[in-house]
Amino acid sequence: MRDATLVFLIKRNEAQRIEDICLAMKKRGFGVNRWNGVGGKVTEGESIEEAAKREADEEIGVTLDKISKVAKLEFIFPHNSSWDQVVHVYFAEEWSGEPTESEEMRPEWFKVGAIPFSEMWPDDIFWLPKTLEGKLLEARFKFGEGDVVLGQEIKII
Ligand code: 8DG
Repeated sequence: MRDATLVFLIKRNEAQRIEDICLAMKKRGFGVNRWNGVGGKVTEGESIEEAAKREADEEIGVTLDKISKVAKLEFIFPHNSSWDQVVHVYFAEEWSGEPTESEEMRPEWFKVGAIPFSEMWPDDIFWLPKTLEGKLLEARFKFGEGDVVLGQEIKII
């Protein structure tokens, strides 16, 4: 299955809990008009981490330092299997540059208690809060037409 990346910039408070998350509004293409992390397809000849860092630079103009993997998500679209992909999700806590709008995405910081799940992919509410609590996940989501979640399996690893 095709590999794609997804990176969320995060900030922790003094107690080391994640307090802020950077989401970006997708302005075109797959997932348009939804808030999401930054990312995209892994292209030939690059590692998954290289792809994650490249997309962060292209989409919001930040250079990521260390990134930490928090989830591996499989998305299955039985009505259009060309959309099936494995999404490798990372948190980034160190970067240079300020998140800046590009032709593809418009970034904005949100408090973790105010994440706009109703304007995100409908599966995100099932797994993103767990990763923000520090859990590492492997999950599988099956989508129907109209991006309805038909089935899900979430494994904490
Ligand atoms: P490109 O940058 O590679 O040219 O293409 P794109 O238009 O950005 O589309 P893509 O490569 O298919 O990237 C889709 C992005 O959306 C990628 O970061 C992975 C992410 N993504 C899914 N499904 C879901 C989902 O259900 N929830 C969330 N939060 N992100 C998802 O593909």
